[in-house]
This record gives sequence, C-alpha cells and structure tokens, in this order.
Amino acid sequence: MSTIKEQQRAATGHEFLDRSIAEVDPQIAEAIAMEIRRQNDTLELIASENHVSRAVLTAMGSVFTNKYAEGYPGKRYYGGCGPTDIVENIAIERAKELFKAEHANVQPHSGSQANMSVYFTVLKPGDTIMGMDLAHGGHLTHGHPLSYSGRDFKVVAYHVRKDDETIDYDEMDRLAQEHKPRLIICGASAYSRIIDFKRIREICDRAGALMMADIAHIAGLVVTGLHPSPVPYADFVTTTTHKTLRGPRAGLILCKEQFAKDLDRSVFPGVQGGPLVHIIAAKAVSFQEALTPEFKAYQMQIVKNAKTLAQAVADNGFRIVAGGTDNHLFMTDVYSKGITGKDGQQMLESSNITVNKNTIPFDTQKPMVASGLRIGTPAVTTRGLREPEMKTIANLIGRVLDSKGDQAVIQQVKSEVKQLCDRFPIY
Ligand code: DSN
Repeated sequence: MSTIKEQQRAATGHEFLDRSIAEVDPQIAEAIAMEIRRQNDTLELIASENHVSRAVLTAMGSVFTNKYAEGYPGKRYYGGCGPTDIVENIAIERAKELFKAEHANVQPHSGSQANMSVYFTVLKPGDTIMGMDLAHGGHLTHGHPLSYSGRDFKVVAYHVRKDDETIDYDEMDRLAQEHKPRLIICGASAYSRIIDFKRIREICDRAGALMMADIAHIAGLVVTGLHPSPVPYADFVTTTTHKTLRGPRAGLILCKEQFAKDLDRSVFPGVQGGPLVHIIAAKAVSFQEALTPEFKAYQMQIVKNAKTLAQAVADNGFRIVAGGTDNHLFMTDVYSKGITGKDGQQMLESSNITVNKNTIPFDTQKPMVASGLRIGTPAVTTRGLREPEMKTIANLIGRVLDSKGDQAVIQQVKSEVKQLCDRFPIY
C-alpha cells in the first residue's frame, strides 16, 4: 500500500525529482559512463575539443536549466529573474574584461548562431560577404553554400597561397576591391598560422567593408595575449566558448558599442528565444578561470605542445601544412605518404587516438576522404601532457599510420595509449 504522500507524488510527476539517472534511465546513464571511460582512455587530439573543469560542469548541470529569461538583465519578459540577472551580468562583465571589449552578448547558444546574429545585424539577404574558403581552413558559416551563410548572401571566398599555405592577403585585398563586400569575415577552423587582423582591417577600410573575426579556435590564446587580438580592429568578434577557452559548448559575441543595441536585438528576439541560463552560468565560471595566471600558463603549454607535436610528426616523415604551427593545431598531409585522411582517422581511432580527417589546401581528395588530418593539443594539455609526451604521441601516430592497418600494431599502440592515459587521469 502506498502512502497518501506517495500517491500525491505519483500524480504530479514529483516522484521523478529525487531519482538517480541510473534508476530513471539506465541506458543513458550507461552511455554517459561509457563516454567518461572513452574520454579517460583516449588521447583527444581533435583541435576543437577540450575537457572542462568540474566547476563548469556543475554550473551546466544547475537548476538554471529550469528558468525562462527572454530579454536581457533588468528587462525580462518573465518574473523570477533575479538570480538569472546576477549570472548574466557577471558573465557580460567578465567577457568584456577578458577580451577588452566594449560590448558582450553572452546569450548565443552556439558559434553558428553567434555568426548568424552578426549577419542579421548588418546584412540584408543578397548582400555580398567575403570569407575564407572552407576547403582552405575556413568555416561552414563563413559562406559555404550548404549553410545559411552561403544561401542567403552572395559569397566571395578568399584562399591561402599555394606556395606557403598562408592567407593570401593580396588576393583578399583584390577581391575586396572588386566585389565591395558589406562584410569581410576572418578566422578559421583549420589554420595554424597567426592571422594578421590589422592588415584585414586595412583591407576592409579600403573596400568600405565591415569586419568580423570568428576566433572560436584561438579564443584562449587571444585572451592570454599569445595570439594578437582582433578586438581593437574588428567591428564584431564571435567565438565559441568550448575550444581553447575551455568553457561550456556555446557562443559569445563582442562588438563595438555603436552596434550593441542592434546586435542584442538580433540575438534575441531575432535569432533565439530564451537564453540557456545554466550555460551562461558555466560561461561565467569559465571566464573566471580564464582570467587567472594559471590559464595563461595552460595556453602557453598548448602552443609549446602543438609545436613539439608538429615537429615530431614531421620527424616521422609526414608533411606539415604551412610548415608548422603558431597556435594550438596543425594539419598534416598524410596523403604525402599515400594514406587518406579517412583511413588515417579510422586507424588512429582504433588505437584510441582521436583526430579528424581534414581537407588540406588544394586537396585532390573529396572532403569525406581528404588528404589531411587536423591535430590539436588543447585537450591533452588540459590533462597534463607536456613536450616529452608529445614526442611519444607522434611516434604512436607514426607507427599506426605506417602500419597499413596491421591489427597487431594497432592493438599494441592502443595498450600504450592506455598506459599513457592512466598516468594522466582527467577527473
Ligand atoms: N566543428 C568545429 C571544429 O571542429 O573546428 C568548428 O565549428
């Protein structure tokens, strides 16, 4: 016989509140446990991934997920937003301090929505934009035909130079003069060299274009002064918060004060509805972490690790795109040794080394096959690996890629990966 209290709880759904996830949904609980094991036992070299702190995880899993808060601090469409306003105001102030920006909008759910919000702030359908070709290291949302950015706007793509695989600023300048775009987008998802934001501003000014820098990949390096900041030059700066910045999976926009009101209207109600307050809380926590001296030391180690790993991969006989790296990632041309990116990615995954296949500039393979692998160090640096381990990892990568899929080699490397990972637990 159930008690009256139990019957009341059953009638309202309240009985779910105190149950563990293992009790309510063993399948999802097990998938989460599997993912924890996978992350612990894997060398995560995907350049856009990282391992967040427990503090960030706690904020993401907080009761702010229950709250609706359309609007902005002090101007909400819902009651009960007192604690929410505290969170969002703190996140905004920290973002401004971190990036030295005039205005910050912390509501974008993702990098894609951050970029969309900027476009909707200053562009009309059919306007011309310029972005870096995806196949040369750009991003889908910088004008690729399969994304809203390529569908709604006229796109002119710029490229890297064939000789040294660095951004062809002369071509950018020439195209800007020829097409007079309303907006020039810079920033990349697969580019290992310093981006000259000052020069891009000059190109924008000559062409009468606005400038947007998407620094999703390098944000952590930018806020710690290890990569030049676009904030003094760009009208808009967008970023995700989960790559080198090591916060929750989300977006952020910074802009000059003159665009602040229009941008805020473009994010909400233009592109999004209610903000994810729990994620904004987690952004605030990660910004707090990023303001510490330890975070700068971490970013310095990311770059040291990337340089060491790139050199050691080159020492294993693989060509490095653009000749090396200045940041947290590099591309290696595995097809220079007759291996496709697709096969390379698969073989490495079988050894618990995670990378992603990536086209390289002037690739002869289709994107789903690709000639390259993109390799990044933010996640392995977070778990404490340094230069000696980078040399070990390069040798493991070399053995797997040279194995031609030999299972004995792959399994041997997998066990060595496990030993390495066990020395550097994540949580
Ligand atoms: N998917 C991200 C990356 O891996 O670079 C970009 O959005």
